[in-house]
Amino acid sequence: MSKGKIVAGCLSPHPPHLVYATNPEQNEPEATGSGAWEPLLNGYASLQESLKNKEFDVIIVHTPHWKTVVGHHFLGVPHFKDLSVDPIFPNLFRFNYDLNVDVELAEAIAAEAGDRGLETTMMRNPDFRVDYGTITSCHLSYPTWDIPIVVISSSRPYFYFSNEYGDAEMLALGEATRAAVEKMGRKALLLASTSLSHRHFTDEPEDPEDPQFESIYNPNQLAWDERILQMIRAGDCKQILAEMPDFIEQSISECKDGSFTWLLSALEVPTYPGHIHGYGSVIGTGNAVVEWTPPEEPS
Ligand code: 2XP
Ligand code: FE2
Repeated sequence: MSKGKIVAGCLSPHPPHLVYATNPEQNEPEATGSGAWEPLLNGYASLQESLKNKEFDVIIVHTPHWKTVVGHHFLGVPHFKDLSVDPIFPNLFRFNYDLNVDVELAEAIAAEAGDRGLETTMMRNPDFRVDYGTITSCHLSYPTWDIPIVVISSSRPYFYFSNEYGDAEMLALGEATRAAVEKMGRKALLLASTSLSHRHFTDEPEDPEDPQFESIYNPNQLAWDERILQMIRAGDCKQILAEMPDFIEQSISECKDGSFTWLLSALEVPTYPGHIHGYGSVIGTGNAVVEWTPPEEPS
C-alpha cells in the first residue's frame, strides 16, 4: 500500500444558517434570501471550487457537537441515514442525511490514539443520530456526499481539566490521525468544524435572514478573531497554539471543543500560510473558512 497523505485541512465552521440559506433538497426549512451571511457563503463557494482541484477519498471531521464524556469516540458503523435537527435552531436545520463511514480508517485512528495514551471508543449503535456539526461542515465543504467520512467526537478534557491539558490531548489526537492516514494509504481532507470567537446573541430576530441584526458580538471578539487570522496569513501556527488557551478563554471560543488544535497538529503545525476563503459572523459568533494545503513531499 502506498503512503497516504492529508491533501488539505480546513477550518469549516457549522452555523446551520449557512445550510438553510442555500436551500439544499435535504433540508426541510426553506430560506428566501441569504443577505446576512454572504461573506461566509462566498467563502464556502470558494472553498468548494478549490477542492475541485484536489483528489481525496475520505473526509475526516472533528465535531464540537458530538460531546463525549469519557474519551474520544469514532463513528464505527458503515452507513447512517436519518434526520439531523439543530436543537437550538430547529427552524433552520432539519437535514435528511444519508452517509457512509470509512470504519477501517476510523479504527486505525482510534488505535493510533490509544497507542498515544488516549481513551477511545468505537460507536457501534446503528441508530445513532449524527450531530449537526458534522453534517453542516461536510455539506458546506463538499455537498456531493459521494465519499465516506470519518467522524471524531469532542471529548471533554478542556472542561474537566484545563485548556492546556485539553490541547495536549488534541495534539496527540492530531498526530494519531496523521499517522493512520499515512499507514492506511488514504488521501484525506480534514475538517475542523468550529467557529472562532463564539459569543452568541441570545435573541433571534423575527426574520433570521435580516442583515441588520447580524454583526460580531463585540469588538473584543473581533480583535481576537483578527489576531488569529493574521497568524494564519503569516504561517505562524506555532504562535496560534501558544495563544490558544487565552484565545479560548477570552473569546468564549468554540475551539475549547478541540477541533482547531487537532487540525493544526494533524497538519504538523503549518509554517506556511492558510488561505482564508471567508470570514463573517452568524448570530454574533466569528467564523472563518480557511484551507491549508500541505506542500508536496520530495519523492
Ligand atoms: O451554537 C453553536 O455552537 C453553533 N455553532 C451554531 C450557531 C452559530 C454559529 O456560529
Ligand atoms: Fe457550534
